Amino acid sequence: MTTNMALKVRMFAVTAAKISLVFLILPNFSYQDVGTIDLNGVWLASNGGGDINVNGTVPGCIHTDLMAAGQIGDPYFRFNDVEYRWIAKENWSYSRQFNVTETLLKHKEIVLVCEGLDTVATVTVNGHNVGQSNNMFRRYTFDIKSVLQSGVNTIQVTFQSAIKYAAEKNRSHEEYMVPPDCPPAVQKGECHPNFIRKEQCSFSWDWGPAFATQGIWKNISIQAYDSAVIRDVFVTPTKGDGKTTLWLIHVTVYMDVSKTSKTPVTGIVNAQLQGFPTLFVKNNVKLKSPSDQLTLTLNVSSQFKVESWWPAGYGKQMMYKVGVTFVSTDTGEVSAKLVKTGLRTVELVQETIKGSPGLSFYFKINNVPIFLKGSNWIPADAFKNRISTPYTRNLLQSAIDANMNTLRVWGGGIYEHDDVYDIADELGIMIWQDFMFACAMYPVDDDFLGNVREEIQQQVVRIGNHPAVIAWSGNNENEAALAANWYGTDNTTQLHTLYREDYVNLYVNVTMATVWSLDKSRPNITSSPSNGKQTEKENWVAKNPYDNHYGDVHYYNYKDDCWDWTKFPKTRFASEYGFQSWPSYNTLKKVSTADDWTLDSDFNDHRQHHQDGNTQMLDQAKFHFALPSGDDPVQQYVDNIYLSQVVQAMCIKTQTEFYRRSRSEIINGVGHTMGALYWQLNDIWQGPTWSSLEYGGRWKMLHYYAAKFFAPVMTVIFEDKEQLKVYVVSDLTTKLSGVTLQVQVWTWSSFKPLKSWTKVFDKDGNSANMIFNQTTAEFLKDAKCTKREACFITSGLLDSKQKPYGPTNSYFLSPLKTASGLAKVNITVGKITILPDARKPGAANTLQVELKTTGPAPFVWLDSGDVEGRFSDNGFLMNVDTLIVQFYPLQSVKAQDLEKEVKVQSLMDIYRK
Ligand code: BMA
Repeated sequence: MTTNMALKVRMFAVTAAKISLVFLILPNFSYQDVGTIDLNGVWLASNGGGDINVNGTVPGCIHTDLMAAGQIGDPYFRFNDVEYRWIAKENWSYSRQFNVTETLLKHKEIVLVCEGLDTVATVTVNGHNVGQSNNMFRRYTFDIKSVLQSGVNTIQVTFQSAIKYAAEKNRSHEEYMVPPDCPPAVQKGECHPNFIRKEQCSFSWDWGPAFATQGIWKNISIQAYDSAVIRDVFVTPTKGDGKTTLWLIHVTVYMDVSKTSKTPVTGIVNAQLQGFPTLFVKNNVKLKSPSDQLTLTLNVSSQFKVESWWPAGYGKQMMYKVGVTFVSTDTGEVSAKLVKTGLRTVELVQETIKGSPGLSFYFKINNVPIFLKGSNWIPADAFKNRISTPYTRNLLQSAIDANMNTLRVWGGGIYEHDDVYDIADELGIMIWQDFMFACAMYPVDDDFLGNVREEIQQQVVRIGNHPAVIAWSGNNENEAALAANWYGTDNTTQLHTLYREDYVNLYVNVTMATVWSLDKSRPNITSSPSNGKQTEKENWVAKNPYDNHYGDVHYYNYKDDCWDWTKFPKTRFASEYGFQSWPSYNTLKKVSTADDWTLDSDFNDHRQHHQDGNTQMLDQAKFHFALPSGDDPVQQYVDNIYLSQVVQAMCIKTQTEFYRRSRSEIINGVGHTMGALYWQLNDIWQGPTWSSLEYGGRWKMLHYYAAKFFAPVMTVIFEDKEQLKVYVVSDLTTKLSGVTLQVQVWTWSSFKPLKSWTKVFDKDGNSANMIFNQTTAEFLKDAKCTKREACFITSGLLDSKQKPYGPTNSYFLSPLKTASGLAKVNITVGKITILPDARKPGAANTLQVELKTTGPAPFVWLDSGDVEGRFSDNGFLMNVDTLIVQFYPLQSVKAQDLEKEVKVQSLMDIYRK
């Protein structure tokens, strides 16, 4: 054996051993067999003047650093969002020292990897400028080899105020204005977020504060290598021919290659589906450019027993791991990454529908048409480092517990943390992913476009690995803004042409083109709302992007009575609709003082960021309810909170039920609704907003209602002129057989129904059908209901063994302010016991609460006070004298502790005099 050969054999043996070792010790996500220095941890954060110096946590941000150092209080407390505005106007810098060894310095390449800098920053190492950033959504990799020294080194990241940078960028954009200039005054926000690639809502939104914070918000590290490292792995499975090949798993490996090497870097790249030792591809490769990419395909033939990934409610959320290694031939250096993937197909069906002009707009997953049920996700905190994994999990578990299967990650926030997508994969929550552009025009110069191109490329590769992500969407409402001239873009033909061109450039030529070049496995929509294919036909800005015959629709109407379903647009897909409510007193009191707890307090005004929002909530309430009465102003405030939640729950219930029952029919040319995502799931802080989950995760009444109006099988009662109708909606893929629909008439003064109507029926899955249709007047007459005001109706299903199946629904025949016989009742909490064996995901233990009422009561509300957790049902109509509900606390709780905190009330209790 020649020395050369011996060397090769030895290297091969080392390499093989390394590969198997890599996968043995591989932690869940990634492993780099190269020198790394983790720079996360404690830095020094200083302001521009140098008079404030505090510990700076990385990853983190300046606001939470100042708070931890005791320099400021809770930024969410009372008016602090405005008080602390100076923080975002300063230029902060973060610095620290770190040690470098001689061994590390010997590597040919040494880079600083900044996973996320927020936002405009200059980075120096040992006083040398090594790079700049101006996009919080990008990872930056800076070459620092030449400036490092053995022993102690210093790194400094100097940020520029995002607010000042945006203002400056706007000022220097002299050719034409890029609107809007500033948010409405009620938002108490900052101007020109569209000039900076930063979380748009960090300059304020109509549900959130302006905290344009600064900091190193993601991991930062140093990486040293000699030949090449795997920077990213992008995995997209597509369906095979179904006979010999089940799936083709396309693996793109993005490599950073040593620039110092004069000849191409050679090596072996290997991709493997974990758990299937014989399912791998191995190639000899030559890497030429400093950022080269390799494509490999894993052919999953029918001999491999793989399972598909399904959305919640349709099957298992099976996940696989693809391991990729690169081994350099010259140095034996190994770089490896492990990426999770799920096998599923997604299709956005836009085809003609009989009896309806336009096109359908619905998703098929693994060839099954699915009605998308859910809501819109916004950033969970203004300070991202405060969002823990358990917190994220609780929000997403709450979505699942409310029978949602989809969330839209809205375009004014951030490309979410990996946690969100990981947990969505695991729970089966489909994600409609917006790109981060919202409610604005954008400055489309070459720098901006280049910056965006890089951002899109990185985010598609990161987020696109998740089977949960089923669609890319270019922006929030910018097509609509242009079409309807929200920002004065239509004042002259010349201007209008210009803005349209900019729009197409940004979202079609850059965003969409970048996405298509990377990912052909999912649908790509230019805007939400849009008319889908029709938008494209109209050169990307449709005359009316809200057309009910195409695409998705956003719809807000605070003027009309929300119990009147005829006011709602019968869209193909409702991707936003909503009504506000106040969060619970319990949540609000954490950031306020006793002076604030009245409707007319400055605080109550201050936290409302939507023009006339508080009045709109009360006006909507007045359609059906008398406003709370009483002498104690704080109690009155608390009662108004409760009422606002009742109103919000009823509004969204009515609208969502309308969408769900419209899935199988075309009436007057519209229908086939296949999606209902209300606005909005979660909150960024404690204030009146459209959310169903409060900041902290507490469920508003709406969230309990969502669990019912999104149930897989449910009934809907409504009146269509003189007719009373009940639809049965089923999202099941199987047929319902031998099921009974029960429709009952009740009075407000008895626990016994006046009449029970039943019908046994069979029904196909994935459809909505009318099972009951009678003239209201006749049905009530039959029931001996003397007048509408005295009665209400319930509907529900019984299975073939006559057991209740799915939720019970109810329908009020009059506004409750005019209901006759509706009286104050006495509702009491009886025994509370611990259920030892009952466990719910996310709950520490389960308690059982017994309730008793002296008469029928609408909107029965249980409040667990300071005990965090949720009930199995809440906000319900109680028309039995005794009822049992479960309580699922976040932290384990004793029966006595819950007993002390729990309160119960119903609608009539808010009328105190
Ligand atoms: C929609 C959203 C958000 C906004 C919400 C409520 O248009 O896209 O911009 O917060 O309405 O107004």
